[in-house]
Amino acid sequence: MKKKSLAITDVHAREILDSRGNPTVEAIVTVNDCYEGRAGVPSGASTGKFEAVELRDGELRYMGLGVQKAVNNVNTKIKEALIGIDVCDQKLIDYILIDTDGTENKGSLGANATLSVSMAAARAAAEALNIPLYRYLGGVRPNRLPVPMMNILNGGRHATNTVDFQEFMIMPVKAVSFKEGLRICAEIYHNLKKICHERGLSTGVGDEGGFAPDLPDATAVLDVIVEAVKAAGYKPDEEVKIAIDAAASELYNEDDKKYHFSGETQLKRKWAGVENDFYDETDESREITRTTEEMIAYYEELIERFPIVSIEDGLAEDDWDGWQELTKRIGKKVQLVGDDLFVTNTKRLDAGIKLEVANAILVKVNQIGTVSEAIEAVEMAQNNGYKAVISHRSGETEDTFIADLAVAMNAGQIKTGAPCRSDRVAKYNRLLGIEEELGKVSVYMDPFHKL
Ligand code: 2PG
Ligand code: MG
Repeated sequence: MKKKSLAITDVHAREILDSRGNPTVEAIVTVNDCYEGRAGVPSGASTGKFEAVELRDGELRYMGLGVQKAVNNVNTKIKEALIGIDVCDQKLIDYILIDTDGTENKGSLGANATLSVSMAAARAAAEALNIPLYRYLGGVRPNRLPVPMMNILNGGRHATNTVDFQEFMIMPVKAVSFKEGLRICAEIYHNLKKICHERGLSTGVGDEGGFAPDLPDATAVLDVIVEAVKAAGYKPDEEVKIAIDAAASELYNEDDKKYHFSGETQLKRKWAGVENDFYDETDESREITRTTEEMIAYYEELIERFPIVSIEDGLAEDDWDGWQELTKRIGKKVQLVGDDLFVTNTKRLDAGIKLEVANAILVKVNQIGTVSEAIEAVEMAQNNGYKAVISHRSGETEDTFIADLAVAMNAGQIKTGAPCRSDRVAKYNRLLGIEEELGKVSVYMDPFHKL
């Protein structure tokens, strides 16, 4: 039988807005002049320094954040290179994108330009073949719904509160299905809101939809989360586990090689009535910092006290020795996820595997800039006994690509924010649809049953 021709006949991009009101790239790939695939690119706030380049215009409009150059690259160079290519040849499409860019870090076309087209092409292919995106990306394998790693309390770069660690997440590991897991999370989220409100704490939300109250430190946050889990009628540890993204690269200071807890310091000083900007050697005014060793000891203490099952970016992206020690000390007890450390890059992941650093990778498609490279990172992780957590960015669009990707890769875990803000909820709602579609063959299970 002659192979049906599914040639790319048009590629078009435009500048749209993301969930923070910043510009991002949307691309549309057309096949045989009739099938269309569309995709919107996310954007991070706590970006790792080894991520692929997000091309920004640096001009007056949108305070420098415009993406007209990236859009233009799609509408000229990328379009030219892809017209006539079979849309089902994702690896070839991505190879052409990498080759047309010609740099190590997508610095010429911009990873926002390449990713928009890479994702839109996959969507167009699925559309032309009339199959769901997860089936197109995963073939006959997909059947596993991811456990949400749901961020219900925001700090760090995602909010203006005093919480220094970036994300505090709940994981409904014992639910019978994704649908039930999502319900459990939403109920805990509402109970957390109630508790914050009753205590006079802010119930305003951060970039990923989690609440962003001023709390003194991680212990205080974890206490309130455990309380919310119980108030919702669930058993912490047994039914609901906790995950943290410390985003420690953001706390790290190259000069003194220490982690600086500015929020914790600020609140301690406020409570002690110490004047702003007045520092001496008294305990009340001293800045709170932690060395690598103190950070590791801090995590040991936290996992002892709380049902924490996963810690992401516990140490900075360059602190390989620290990461090795961290992995030695607690890597058998908890999942240690490399985000800024690995940046969805197989070269960095390979180095990490060889050094026995971390035991999981966070996968963010825009950190690397093509779908194929993100899939390769997941495969490398899975082939080496590392887990892969599919993730959103703090700046998102209504695009639900990562929901399908998580199922396609049977990744088992997804990080996509709170049950609040449509950019986050869209991914959860897509997963509800996928679970229903998979029906009897769908599987939902505790990713840590062996830990
Ligand atoms: C992270 C992400 C997503 P950002 O650090 O894991 O939660 O944040 O997109 O700001 O890098
Ligand atoms: Mg992170």
